[in-house]
Amino acid sequence: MYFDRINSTICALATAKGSSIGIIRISGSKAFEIASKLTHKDSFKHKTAAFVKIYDGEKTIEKCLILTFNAPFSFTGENVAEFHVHGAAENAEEILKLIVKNGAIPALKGEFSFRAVLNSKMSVDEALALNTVITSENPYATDLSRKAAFENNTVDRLKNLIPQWEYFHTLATAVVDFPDQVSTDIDFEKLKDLINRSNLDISKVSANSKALEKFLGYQIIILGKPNVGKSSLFNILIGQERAIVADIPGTTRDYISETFYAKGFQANLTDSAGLRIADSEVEAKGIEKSRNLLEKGDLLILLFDGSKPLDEEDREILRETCMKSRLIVKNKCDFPQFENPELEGAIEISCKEGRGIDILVDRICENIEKSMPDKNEAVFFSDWQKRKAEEVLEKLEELKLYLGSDQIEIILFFISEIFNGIRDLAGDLTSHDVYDKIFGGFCLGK
Ligand SMILES: Nc1nc2c(ncn2[C@@H]2O[C@H](COP(=O)(O)OP(=O)(O)OP(=O)(O)O)[C@@H](O)[C@H]2O)c(=O)[nH]1
Ligand SMILES: [Mg+2]
Repeated sequence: MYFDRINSTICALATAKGSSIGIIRISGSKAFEIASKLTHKDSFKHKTAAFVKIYDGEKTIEKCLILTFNAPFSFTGENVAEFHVHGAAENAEEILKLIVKNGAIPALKGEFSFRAVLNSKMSVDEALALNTVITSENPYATDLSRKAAFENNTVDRLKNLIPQWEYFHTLATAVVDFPDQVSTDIDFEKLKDLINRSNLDISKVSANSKALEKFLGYQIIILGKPNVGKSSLFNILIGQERAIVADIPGTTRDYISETFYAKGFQANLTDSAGLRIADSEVEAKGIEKSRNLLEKGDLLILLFDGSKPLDEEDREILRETCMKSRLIVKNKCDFPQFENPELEGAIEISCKEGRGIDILVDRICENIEKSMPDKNEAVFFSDWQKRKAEEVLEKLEELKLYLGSDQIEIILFFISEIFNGIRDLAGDLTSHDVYDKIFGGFCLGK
């Protein structure tokens, strides 16, 4: 899809609807010609902004800035003209239509990045990381993707594997194609080492990518019996009166979630219906949902009323969650406290007086921090790469089963699949189809 269009000049609005300035990008051999037609200006200076008028025929439709870059010194490596127009709404859309009328075609998602890769302005993994820089809403993921996009150290580990797989691929192909003429046998010991090393390297990147995914979707669930103060704590932690608080046990019937922010971390925080034997069918459904949440939570905040003795329901909650990451918290410490040996060492808070909340927040952040991926290890930023990595790992295992056998054609098949898979993962894409899959997941205008 992208390859069929490489000779066309593409254009797109690069800023979101609602922005006060709309940036329209044009890239390709006709970029300056189109810009001249629109502005009635003969020439443009490289890397220099100019104040221009845009004409539709003789009618002035815009006064704006144009910024131009000569090939190959632009983002895409082609001639690029950028109009900075008023807004990213109707005005920008009309100018975009005018650009199309004058010879450009609307860009596909990620097509500017695709051309940048094709013209060796950046690698595929840099382009993927850059897309995450653009879309990430999490400070940590932004930092990680910046590093990958601007310091170019993401998949070096995988790139280093390519020459050895290429060697085995060439050798196995020769053995299959010219069985009588090839004297060298495949060194299965050496191949086994390569399989093991590839497995280790890909697994490391895969595990770090999963850790990042988990970190970005970190789930904290507040659980406890009715009336212990779950919704009060939830409201304090998110900094707004979102959940209803009342002195009636069973007030929260369904769970609610909001984003929790603290010390540069963020997580999804959920207030749940109190766990107990339900009085009604509606409450029973809420309680069932709370139990399901318990499984999904990366961190559970188990809340107890510190002024009351523990009962069987409290003990049941403690038992049920003993294998999970959890913080045991005693609320209502403004009341005289009951000595519950099972709650020894619990964090003591009072939602009413705001006591102990800072300590609890510190402990929550410590837990989120523990789940952080390794900043010095590569990550796969696209789902396509993550799936591909799993496929290659499976093929490595399958190839192992044939080592030492005389089934050379099957061995060649797996070597070839693994070789291409690792090249794709390392950004040395092996087919046009792969380009389409990768860049199709990008933003429009990038
Ligand atoms: N004294 C005191 N009362 C509190 C404290 N925290 C919450 N409460 C009160 O306890 C009652 C129950 O609070 P909620 O936050 O609604 O409790 P909950 O656990 O969400 O209750 P359900 O939704 O019924 O499961 C309300 O009257 C709160 O004002 C506290 O630290 N001290
Ligand atoms: Mg509640």
